[in-house]
Amino acid sequence: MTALAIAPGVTHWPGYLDAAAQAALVAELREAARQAPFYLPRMPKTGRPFSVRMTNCGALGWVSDERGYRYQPHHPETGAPWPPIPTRLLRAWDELAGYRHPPEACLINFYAPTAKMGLHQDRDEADFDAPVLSLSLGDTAVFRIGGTSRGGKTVALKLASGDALAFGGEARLAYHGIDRILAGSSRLLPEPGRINLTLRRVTKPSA
Ligand code: MD3
Ligand code: FE
Repeated sequence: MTALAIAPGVTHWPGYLDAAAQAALVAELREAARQAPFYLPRMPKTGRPFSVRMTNCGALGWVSDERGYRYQPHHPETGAPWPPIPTRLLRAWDELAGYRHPPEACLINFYAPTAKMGLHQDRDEADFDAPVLSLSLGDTAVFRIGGTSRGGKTVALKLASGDALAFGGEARLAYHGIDRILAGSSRLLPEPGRINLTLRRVTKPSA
């Protein structure tokens, strides 16, 4: 397996999941989305909708609405607990994250071809010692990553279906976002677009 060192703390594994594993994972995510439907998150205060639709699996899920960003154990619309994290994602964490404790949250982002995500930091977790592990499915995305201050230099990286990307150490608080989706670049999904999964620790492990 080829691991590319993109920047300190950033590792890219192109094609980490083969075509069969990607298809199996899509089927598992379809089942998860049946239990926890994708919903349209909104920006804190303004209530402006995101262009990305989201759901989660795991003990905790990341949600955003007028009241703020937070992790919670229930779906914001159905009130049901999030479905479990598929085993093959737990295996990816064990293989790639280099962190002893299992992930508590898996955010599932769906990007229609026109969706994007502005530059931001992920800092709603209590444990920044743990890395964030991302897996991409479907159409390729142009991902952008900078340093830990807004307005610094950034670099772009294409994330294709099956790619894994880990952010740890000094990259854990790096600004990052999705510039655009290259619609039609993959035939994995039945519709154009991209799914991104992020596996995270939320709480500090107790010893
Ligand atoms: C770098 N998602 O959900 S994944 C997010 O493709 C998010 O959906 C993007 O940013 C997506 O918060 C990017 C790659 C990623 C995820 C978490 C990071 C990069 C990161 C946390 C710290 C630094
Ligand atoms: Fe992020």
